[in-house]
Amino acid sequence: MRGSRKILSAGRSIRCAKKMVNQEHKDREGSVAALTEEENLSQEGQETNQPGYDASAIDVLEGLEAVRVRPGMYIGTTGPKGLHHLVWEIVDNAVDEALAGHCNKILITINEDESCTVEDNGRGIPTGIVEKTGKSAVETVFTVLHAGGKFGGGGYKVSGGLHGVGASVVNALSERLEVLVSRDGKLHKQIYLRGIADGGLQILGDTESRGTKVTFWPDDLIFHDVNEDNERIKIYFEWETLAHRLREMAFLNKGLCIILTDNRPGKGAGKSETYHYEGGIASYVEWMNDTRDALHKPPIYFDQKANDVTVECALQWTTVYQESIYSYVNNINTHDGGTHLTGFRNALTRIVNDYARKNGHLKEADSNFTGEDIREGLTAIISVKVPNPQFEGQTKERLGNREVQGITQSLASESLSDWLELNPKPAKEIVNKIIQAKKAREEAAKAKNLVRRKNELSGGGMPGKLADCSEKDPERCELYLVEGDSAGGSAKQGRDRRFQAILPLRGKILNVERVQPSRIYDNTEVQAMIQAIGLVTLQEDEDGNTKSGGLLRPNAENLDLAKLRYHKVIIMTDADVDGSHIRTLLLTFFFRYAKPLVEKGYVYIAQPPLYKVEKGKRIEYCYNEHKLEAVLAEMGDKAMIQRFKGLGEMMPEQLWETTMNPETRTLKQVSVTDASDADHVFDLLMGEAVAPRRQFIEENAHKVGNLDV
Ligand code: 2B7
Repeated sequence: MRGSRKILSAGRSIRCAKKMVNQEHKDREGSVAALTEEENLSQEGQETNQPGYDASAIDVLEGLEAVRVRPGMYIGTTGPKGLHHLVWEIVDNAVDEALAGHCNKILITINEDESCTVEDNGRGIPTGIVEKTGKSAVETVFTVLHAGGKFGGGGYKVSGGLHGVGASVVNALSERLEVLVSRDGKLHKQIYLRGIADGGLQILGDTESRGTKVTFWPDDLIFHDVNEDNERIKIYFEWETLAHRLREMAFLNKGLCIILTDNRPGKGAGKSETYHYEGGIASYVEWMNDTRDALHKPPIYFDQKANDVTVECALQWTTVYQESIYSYVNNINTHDGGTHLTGFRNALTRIVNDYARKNGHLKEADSNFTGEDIREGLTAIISVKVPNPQFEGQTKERLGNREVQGITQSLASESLSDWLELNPKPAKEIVNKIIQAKKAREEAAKAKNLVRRKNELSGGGMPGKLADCSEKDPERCELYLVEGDSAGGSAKQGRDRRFQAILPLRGKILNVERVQPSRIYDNTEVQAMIQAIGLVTLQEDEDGNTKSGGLLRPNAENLDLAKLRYHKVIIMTDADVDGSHIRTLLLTFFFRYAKPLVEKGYVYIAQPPLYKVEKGKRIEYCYNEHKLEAVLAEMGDKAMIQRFKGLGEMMPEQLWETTMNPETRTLKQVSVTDASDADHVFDLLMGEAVAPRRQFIEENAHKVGNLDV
């Protein structure tokens, strides 16, 4: 089940945590000659700050050899991510040619031998000699680091990736690269081996077409992964990774036709998909909402420009409760938002409130809608094109340019208020939905206050079923969410009460996907979790001060992490269908209402054994069928096997030894790797729409062996 694996790829075991950390470390830095951060910094310092640096050192640094020595500095990793990065660098150049208005088709093909071909129908890279390098423009692009900036002039104002320096990096990291350029009636070709030209730019003959075609063979000396035993393994292009990004690229660049083909025998066997959306991001919003009921069709869409900044937005309200807003700058996803997103949100809040007041939906005595009321059920894409984007924040995924906020806000305000005026019927539907959201928020606040008062009366404020630990430092505390009272009992007896707390959950918990947000506070089990874990949000009051104690809302980013009482929340359910159902419901709750908890890596899944195999004094616990077979093969048929049906069947010491003891247990950490895919799959699996869910399950049933959730 690909989708789910992506969302909650839970495969990280604590036992081999150390190994994994090492592996990731390598992956990040690139392995050929990884420098420490300090060394990197001092190199950089030398280049920019120190007087009297040695020019020849700079030459070496700037040459492609530097890329091969420190690939991590240029493409981030030499693992799977880095390998795919090569494709993005080449594709970005083709997309830039499309953005400049000279190309409308890009073909990406994974070839039989794990090489990759990218082809566009643009003008073709110029073939004439560049004075400064004495080489053809083609050769300059592929062999001179930072050549990109010197090219294209005005045509390449906005760009993602490494701003056109990517081609030479890809070339340096490829064992072989071939470029074909069709231009001025001639077909040209040049070959490079590990970045070095193998002969000049040849003319092969005449042609009537135009465009650029690049095939590269990633260098196995550079790209590899490490398995659990620290052995090098080859990495391969992944269809899903390529398809996801290329589809997104096509949505973000309306009219651009992108075709992905996988010609690897077995793996792809000629599979091909075309991504081409005349509706651009409006099609993207429709695509994301295909499992939801839209309040209006088509999505609201506008595309405007002011001062060199292009602002494109598509938005559509649905009957669901969570908001799904994704923002982009120059085709790059800004996960942490930034000035463009702030501008859009401000416009939305202001314009909808104005409209509601003007049309009598909000009376004088009524308070305004909050931004959250308005965004409930909203799916939106904000895509801006900015000449010199400044990315900020830890992951450089937040747009910093101040001027963009005002531009986005005023363009969005104008377009939104026009749309509301021109479309009174859907506008009314939307406002009605927002009024419901406001009511629900006000009710939930009352419900929460009631609960708080009740708890204050009963003292302590913790749910009665919680067996808490004595340690108070959240970093050291673990909370086990256990299915059923009997397993809860075993866990309470088996635990180390100093740092392990137990919360038994009775029966099925609420499917939060199907209820109004305020209702989650009515459900005893959810309520108990909220209190025990310490799930509250940070909220801004009207004076702009932040205070804690806010309600949980779907997809809210503002969880108050300082109030968390445990940094490990461990789901411990039986290894059967009921258990996995409860686990899915819990994950849905965390994913929707406390996503930062998942993002922080605080949610885990316990791995109880399925079998106990005993022979004489020797006892082995088996966590899967595979291990059972291996153990049986070793111990022979005299061994008399016990299959655990549920956690409740285990003795407290057994539960401790196999599942809870940090020295011996295995925990799977739940992570969100792709929020938008995750959103989609959660909708499918947990939402109302039956037909797409059935289709998804049918399509993915055969992959269930891999199911990590
Ligand atoms: C910044 C550098 C990399 N370049 C051009 C012109 C067209 C062009 C390119 C390209 C990837 C694989 C197929 C400009 C820009 C170099 O200068 S790169 N097309 N396509 C590409 O790399 N596709 C160009 C001005 C006039 N004529 C051509």
